[in-house]
Amino acid sequence: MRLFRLTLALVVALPLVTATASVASFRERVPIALTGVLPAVADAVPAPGDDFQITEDTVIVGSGDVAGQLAAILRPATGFVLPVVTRPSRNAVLLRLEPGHGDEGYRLVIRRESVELLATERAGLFNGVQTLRQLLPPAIEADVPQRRQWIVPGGTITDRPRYAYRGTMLDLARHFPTPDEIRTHIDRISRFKINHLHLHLSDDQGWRIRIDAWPKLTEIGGAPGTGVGGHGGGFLTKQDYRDLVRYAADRNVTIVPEIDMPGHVNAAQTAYPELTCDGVAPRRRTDMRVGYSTLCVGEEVTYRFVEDVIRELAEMTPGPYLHIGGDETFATSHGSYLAFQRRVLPLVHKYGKIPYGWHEIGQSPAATGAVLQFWGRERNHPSVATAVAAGAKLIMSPANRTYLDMEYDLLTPGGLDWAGAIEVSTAYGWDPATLLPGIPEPSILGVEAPLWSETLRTQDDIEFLAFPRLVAIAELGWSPRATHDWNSFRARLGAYGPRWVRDGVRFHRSPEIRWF
Ligand code: NGO
Repeated sequence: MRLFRLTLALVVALPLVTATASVASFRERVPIALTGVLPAVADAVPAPGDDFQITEDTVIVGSGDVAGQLAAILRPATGFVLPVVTRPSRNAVLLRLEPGHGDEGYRLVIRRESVELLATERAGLFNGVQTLRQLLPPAIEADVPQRRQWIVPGGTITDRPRYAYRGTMLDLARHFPTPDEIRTHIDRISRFKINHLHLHLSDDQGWRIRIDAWPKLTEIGGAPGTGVGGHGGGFLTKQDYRDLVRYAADRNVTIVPEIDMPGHVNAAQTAYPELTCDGVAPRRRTDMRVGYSTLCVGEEVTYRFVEDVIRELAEMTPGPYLHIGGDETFATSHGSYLAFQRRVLPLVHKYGKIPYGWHEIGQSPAATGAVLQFWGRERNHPSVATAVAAGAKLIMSPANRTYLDMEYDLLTPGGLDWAGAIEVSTAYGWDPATLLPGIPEPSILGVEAPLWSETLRTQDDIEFLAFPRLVAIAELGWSPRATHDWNSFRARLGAYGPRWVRDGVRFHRSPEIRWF
């Protein structure tokens, strides 16, 4: 829909702009530095005076789809044709694959004659395009032609991620956004080189993904009125899910599906009472309490259910991870929890996926090949350190730093407060490598900022809580520690504001930031 509008705007406005482009004689220098990018680049060497200017004769040279994506980004605001060609040419932005830049890294060489974007993988080209976009003035985000010069500052950027996993999470169970809203969110997070989107697909209130072998999960568990407080409801069909996976992959985002178990299963049990120990359907619940439901660990039907769900999810998920929840199982005894994980963790491996779960799964000796998502606050977590020593990997989501559903301060609307208020400086002011003692850095896969949706109703609510804090987490995940600098970060963030304004993003105008 948005693409359609952009294309339409371009078609309508193009002739007008070609006529007025020559009138645009005001030489507006671009105040953007190579180091102005979010997240911070690993290395930048400016070449003052060697700037590249995008003009109506510029061409984009490249054979893959990222060249087309770049053209689609630049055409609306410039009003230029910017043809995508495969033969090298003068006055060009060239995208080229070559060895030596790592999985997601890239090099951007900007000279008066051309811009060269070099990467080893498509992902690197995609990341380089996100950087290039930010090196142009905010007006490049406009969806109708702007009368101005389009200058990219000269120099060389060499960039690669600190961590392979840079994620965020949407909780579809407590508030169900439409697939279109999820796509818009993917557009916005991928600008900051976030490369994983974790979808929390089930909880006590609702079940949000169609499972063919257990159709009542969505017929009953995903019915209207199954969001928190009886708001909203709904679910993803398998086609919806597959479409999201593809849409995300085009933007270098891997979808990570989560089914929460053995707790947080009330919605599943309202649909299938045989999943309770007494066989009696519990009442439907859309309140915000947690920890009261549990699968019946001693019954075989539980494992038929779990295996069907894991198999069907694995079949439609190309990414490596399958998240099995495992948090807050206050209604499951410790022994039952371990017995459950002993059977379920191997099931994830059986269907070719890496088991991923909230850090509680680390209590299980079967979690050695798993990924634990640390969501605690305390620094000392012996069971996490033990699991990591036995081979488990870690993704850092400390609740008092990364939980996007925490309020910014006492006065901002929406959000919870159990892990404290999280202003931008709090989200930014920590190091994933040193937060937990006794964890060697190679065991840390990366960072993730979860956005739980108990207090969310709309896309605006999502955006307000996610931005700008998510950018802080994106920078912790992408940028080398040596670039970590609050004053630099807050200046770059303030300068980014006009892009969100143009894009209609309702971000929190944090008083810690001087917004442009
Ligand atoms: C906790 C809880 C979720 C809540 C969330 C709210 C985890 C892993 N389990 O995080 O059920 O929605 O807090 O902040």
